[in-house]
Amino acid sequence: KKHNRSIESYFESLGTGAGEVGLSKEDITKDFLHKLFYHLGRVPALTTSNDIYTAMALTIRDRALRKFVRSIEKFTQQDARGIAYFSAEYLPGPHLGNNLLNLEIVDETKAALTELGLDLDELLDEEEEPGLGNGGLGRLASCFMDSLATLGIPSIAYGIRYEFGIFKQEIREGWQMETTDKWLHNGNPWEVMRPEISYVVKFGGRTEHSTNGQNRYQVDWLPESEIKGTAYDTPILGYQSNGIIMRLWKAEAVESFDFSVYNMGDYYRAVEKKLRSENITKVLYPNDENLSGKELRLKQQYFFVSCSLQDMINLHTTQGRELKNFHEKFAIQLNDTHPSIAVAELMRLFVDEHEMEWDEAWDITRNTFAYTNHTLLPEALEKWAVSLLGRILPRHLEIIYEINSRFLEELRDKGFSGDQIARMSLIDENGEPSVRMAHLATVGSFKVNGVSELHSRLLKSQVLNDFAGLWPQKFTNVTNGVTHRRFLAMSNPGLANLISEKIGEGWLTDLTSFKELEKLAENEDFQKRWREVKLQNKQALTQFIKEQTGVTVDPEMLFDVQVKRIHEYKRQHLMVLHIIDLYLRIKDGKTENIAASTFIFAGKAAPGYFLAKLIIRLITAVAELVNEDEEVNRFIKVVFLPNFNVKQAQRIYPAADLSEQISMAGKEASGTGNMKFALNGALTIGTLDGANVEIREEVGEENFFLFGQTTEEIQQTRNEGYRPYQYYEENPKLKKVLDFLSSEELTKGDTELFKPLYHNLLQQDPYQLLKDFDSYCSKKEEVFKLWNDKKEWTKKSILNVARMGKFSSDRSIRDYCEKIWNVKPVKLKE
Ligand code: B1H
Repeated sequence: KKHNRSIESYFESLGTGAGEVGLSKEDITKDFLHKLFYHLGRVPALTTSNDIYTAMALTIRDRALRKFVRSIEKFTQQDARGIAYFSAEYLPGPHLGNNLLNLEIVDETKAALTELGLDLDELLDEEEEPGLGNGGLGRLASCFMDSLATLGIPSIAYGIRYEFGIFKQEIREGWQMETTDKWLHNGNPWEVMRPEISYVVKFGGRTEHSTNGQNRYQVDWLPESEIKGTAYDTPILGYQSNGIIMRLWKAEAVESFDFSVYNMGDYYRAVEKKLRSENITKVLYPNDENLSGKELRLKQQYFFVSCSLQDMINLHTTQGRELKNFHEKFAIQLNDTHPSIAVAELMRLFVDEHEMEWDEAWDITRNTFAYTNHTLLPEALEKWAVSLLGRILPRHLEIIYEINSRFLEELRDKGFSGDQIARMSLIDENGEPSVRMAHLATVGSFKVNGVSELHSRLLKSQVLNDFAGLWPQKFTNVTNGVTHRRFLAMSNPGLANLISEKIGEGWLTDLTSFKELEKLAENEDFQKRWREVKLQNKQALTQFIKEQTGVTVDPEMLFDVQVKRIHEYKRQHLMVLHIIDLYLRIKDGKTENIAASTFIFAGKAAPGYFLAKLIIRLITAVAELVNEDEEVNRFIKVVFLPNFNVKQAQRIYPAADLSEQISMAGKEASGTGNMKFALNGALTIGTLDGANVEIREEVGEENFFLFGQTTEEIQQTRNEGYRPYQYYEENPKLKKVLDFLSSEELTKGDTELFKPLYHNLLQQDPYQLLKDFDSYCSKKEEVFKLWNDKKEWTKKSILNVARMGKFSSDRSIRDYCEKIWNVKPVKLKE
């Protein structure tokens, strides 16, 4: 379809400035009012705050889309390799503030609103964020989008448009309660629906093998059902320059679904079928690193992967390109194994639908995909039962068998042992036969990476050890990073302005320039202003805590914070054990050496994860006990903030003094909260796990509170036959703390309440809390001591920030470009 001349000339005129969506205060005011009246059709008297927010969002979206269109033109001219990021999860956070920052129109917008008697902060507060992810993995994908756009990498982010994202967490009587997340309730002004960009995805049925006229072996898939995926595009802006698109797929009934031709009985069946189709993208699985193995989840994964690959093939061929060059024009990054069925799907599209020979198709496929592993936890390694996969995706199971038989043949030729071959097979034959998705992703990719130095090393020595032996060159590391634009410039303007005043604004695109702050670390004036900013941020959080929980805290206290998903391996309960120890000491009158502290927790537990929910209950029980006790609450307070999400996180990081990164060594692949805290001037207490190792290396060991066993020591403890009970018996302090879990005082009479946790710790203690307890407590003594030395603390805080350069996601993306994708940035300069 060719659009008419006048549209084209309008587009051309955009380049010369005519008809532009302007960025001045006047332009914004004009468009905002236009949207309010003509898009939303509102009369002033009936205008709600959501209308106002929506009108502004639409005004800004126009400007974002313009960037995106410009970038596409630029990218097309360059003919560069594009990156498709495949992720089942994204956590973009609120768009409005970030887009204003990236368009550099915060002040203009604020002024425009003020003139109309409106307040920007109130508008920002109105936005409901897309909770399309569980935690770190989804947020990482969104940080990467920010950096891809800023660096000018031609790229597109593919995913699922869940109608209900991660559940909303409420706390009732101390327990987590889940309610559905209705993020689309008030509409979503940021997305553009693309009814014409849609693909059909097949499910179930059987395959038919035959030899066609040209003597070609041909497989036809006769599916049981078909579903249509429609694209919804959201522009994601980079700083000052490019924009890319996040393309999310929504499931619908196929076109052939037509109400008119049915009789009444069929009609209702047809209605049900339509509803069933739409189920696929209804809701995000909230399990985090614990898999459900549910049929619907497999369907979600396949659905979005198939739509995305069809879309890419379509893009490629409509530009007149041949499929044999597919891998030269695209690299696909698999965000963990969740989209790894893509390996089999691309083979199917090439071989069955585009009549390519197997060997050529396999060659292109293996040169297209790269796979990022995000976890070593056995319970998070995806496996699909062969029976389930064969029922939902019969053709893909055949393709996986074919890939496997060729792969195992190769191993036999190379002289691998039977044991090794069984370990490496794509099919796990122990118990119910299942497909190991990490193996499929590894065999089908040209690069495999972990997300921190330590994790990448462990990946090679543990989970994918045999593969690393076979293909050492395939394995690499890309340490995670975070976008310092969202997590510092936007969410901590006080600190950002102070820094810019001293070193200019170059850091927005080059975080390593923070090094220049080192020379100010001991400057007393600067230290004083640094502390003032932190105090203001703590006052703001204090206010928020009051609103959310009713608890009054004192911003002069040390804010000691652990926010992340609730998981045993992350050891929130280790922090609780220490708080109980403090409580008991205070009750004993031994208050010397305790720095007045507010302990802040937030995070969601998977709805079916009993112990994680009990840990939340433990935190709220301790909070209730501590906060109401006059004798105690002068020294410590405990807060659990409900419904942790990106928006809330942006309030918390700027106000933290101490960041808790206390997972058992070897379990946290990277962590990214650790980076966001340090970037905002918190000091870290942490183990040698994930990216903590590299953070400590960068900031200097004297500026990091290290405790606990190393990965190797953990392993050794386990090998020697770890008996947690022994620590309980031999350490009177620990015994007192653990026994307190079943005290009347804590449990208000329900002494059985925390028994499951108590028994878990005494009998198995799979994450070795008891072993690390003493080391953690004595490190806390050091923290308290340093807190009383304001100058030393501030100096370390400044040095932490000054040395965070490595942890910008801009650096991570540059690493991906160099080590994995082999592409160069195409910066859009206007
Ligand atoms: C991470 C997950 C994850 N690793 C399964 N793995 C999921 C696995 O819903 N699921 O099925 C969801 C998420 N998430 C996290 O990735 C790591 O634990 C962090 O350490 C890491 O920083 C983050 C980003 O790499």
